[in-house]
Amino acid sequence: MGALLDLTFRGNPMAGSVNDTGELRRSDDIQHDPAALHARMADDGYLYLPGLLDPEESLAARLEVMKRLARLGSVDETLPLIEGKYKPGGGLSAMFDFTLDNPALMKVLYDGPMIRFYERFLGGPVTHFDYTWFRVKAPGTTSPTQPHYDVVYMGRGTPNLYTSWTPLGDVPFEMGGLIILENSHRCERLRHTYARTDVDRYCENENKAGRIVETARIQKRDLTGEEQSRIRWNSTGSYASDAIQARNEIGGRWLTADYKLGDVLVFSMHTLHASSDNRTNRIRISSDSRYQLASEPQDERWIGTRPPAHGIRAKQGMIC
Ligand SMILES: O=C(O)CCC(=O)C(=O)O
Repeated sequence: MGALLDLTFRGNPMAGSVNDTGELRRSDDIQHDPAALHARMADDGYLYLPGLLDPEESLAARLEVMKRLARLGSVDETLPLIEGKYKPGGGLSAMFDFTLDNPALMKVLYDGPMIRFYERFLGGPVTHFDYTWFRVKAPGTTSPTQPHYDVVYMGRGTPNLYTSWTPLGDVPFEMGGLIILENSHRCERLRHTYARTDVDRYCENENKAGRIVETARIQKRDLTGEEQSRIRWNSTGSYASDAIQARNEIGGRWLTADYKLGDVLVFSMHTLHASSDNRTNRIRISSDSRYQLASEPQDERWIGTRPPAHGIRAKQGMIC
């Protein structure tokens, strides 16, 4: 309990008392019972599945990422790489790079126990986004993940879409793993406002935005930083920049776990989540991947060998 009370977000304490933070409810005991899983998802907005994945396969994926980080000079090579002790001064690279040509990671995320779980849960053949998000969190208090719903980044396909957050190593409380805001999936105000936004929409009729985007499209290039700053985007994606402020507004506790390699945390598109600070001397690595029934429509931003992601091909104008 002590460690839970010590969580911080950008250096500020997240818990003044035991009522502010808590532990995720485990669902490994009901993982073979689809009806119970759906009832739990409706109740909690998430399913915490300790030990779902194969430990050897997860370890192989961790080692592959640590080797890549070592090549970038970010891991202390005087210790076994698998420990992931941070070496300051190295590069951390773009997160997508860690997923490319990485069969060990693909096996963990898109084969075996993960896929079998989703087939049971969703009740049919499943598919996943081709794009895989990868997070490398160095020690420090500058870049915890800001609170957000995933739907604002990937809401153009089926609403029956789920995220797996997969720690690729043990992530104790003080390493800043994923945190979920209790009951945030039931917050009607958020569902009717923030949840209806889409980070890649812009106001066509403002600041010559339509012309800027059209020019970039014709020239088949992405928007420059200067162009981006001249456009009013419909949303920046995060609900708030500060997890403590978000909780004060919405209520509920921030929930998390003493995550172990092989665990998976599944959550809905309308579950507010963030991360706390990494206050260890090791690098936190994790991925987040998305799953749905193969028969349902997919958000085109995340499909294909070179997915549009948030680039020019994903932008949609609207009259504001
Ligand atoms: O790992 C993190 O810090 C953030 C992950 C995330 O935002 C997600 O799983 O959607």
